[in-house]
Amino acid sequence: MRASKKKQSDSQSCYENSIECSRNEIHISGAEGLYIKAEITKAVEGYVKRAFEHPRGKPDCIVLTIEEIRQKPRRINSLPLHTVNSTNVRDARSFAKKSLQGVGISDAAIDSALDLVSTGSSMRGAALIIASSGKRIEPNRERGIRVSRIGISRPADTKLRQKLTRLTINTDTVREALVLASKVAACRPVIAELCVSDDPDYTTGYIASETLGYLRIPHIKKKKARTGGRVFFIHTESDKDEIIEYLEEIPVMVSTIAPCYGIFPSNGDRWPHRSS
Ligand code: PML
Ligand code: MG
Repeated sequence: MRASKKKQSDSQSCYENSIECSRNEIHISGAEGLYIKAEITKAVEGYVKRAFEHPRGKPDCIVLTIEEIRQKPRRINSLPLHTVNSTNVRDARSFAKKSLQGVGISDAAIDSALDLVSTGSSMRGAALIIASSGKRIEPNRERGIRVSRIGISRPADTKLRQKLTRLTINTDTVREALVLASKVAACRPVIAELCVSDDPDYTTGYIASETLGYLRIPHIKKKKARTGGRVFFIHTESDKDEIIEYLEEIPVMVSTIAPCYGIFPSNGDRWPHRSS
């Protein structure tokens, strides 16, 4: 589902007969999943409801695409989840920076990513940045990379909801972000991801990687800011087309749930790591 609204108020509504929203649009909301046929009607209802109730505003265009997937989804584990105790933007960003440096991302790449998620209108998809140089290489900057064909199996979803409920963070936003980040992290040439929500009321972001897991970072942006976005840091020698094909086309289903931990200090000794 993609929901958007036109920049001009005089533009025509496109609830009907339109397969593409206008290019002159503000992105409101996007979400997707992998479902068996019997689940589709309910899922569609949920997506439409979410599009209309989104804090970024009321959409005038909602595009729903239902596509049969013939390829068997690759099954992956979710990343282990942690939440940092950052209480302001400075601490949150300094934690993000430290952690990204810790997995080998250059300062140039980190700074360029932090700039990107803090300025201008939010990108529709994610940016691809070379980890060593900070060079941005996705083919279409306005569109970005859309991570697609991601889902979670019923048993894994039930388990994840239970674990997140115990931590009082069982929301669509957290579950879907974790599923997406798990697909991205399972792509070998991607070293890490930085995400800052573009929702004005949502100030928690995350960094994620195979080694760090999924690290939620509260207060990574100021409340009411409409900026945000995702950045994938990749190895210099990676094949860009292969990465994009995996992220956009290859169906991946989270089918095993890793531990979900509580809050840990952003400046403490306990460093969340898969092997710890
Ligand atoms: C989004 O707006 O969809 C991104 C949310 C990122 C953080 C989710 C979380 O709280 O773990
Ligand atoms: Mg959003």
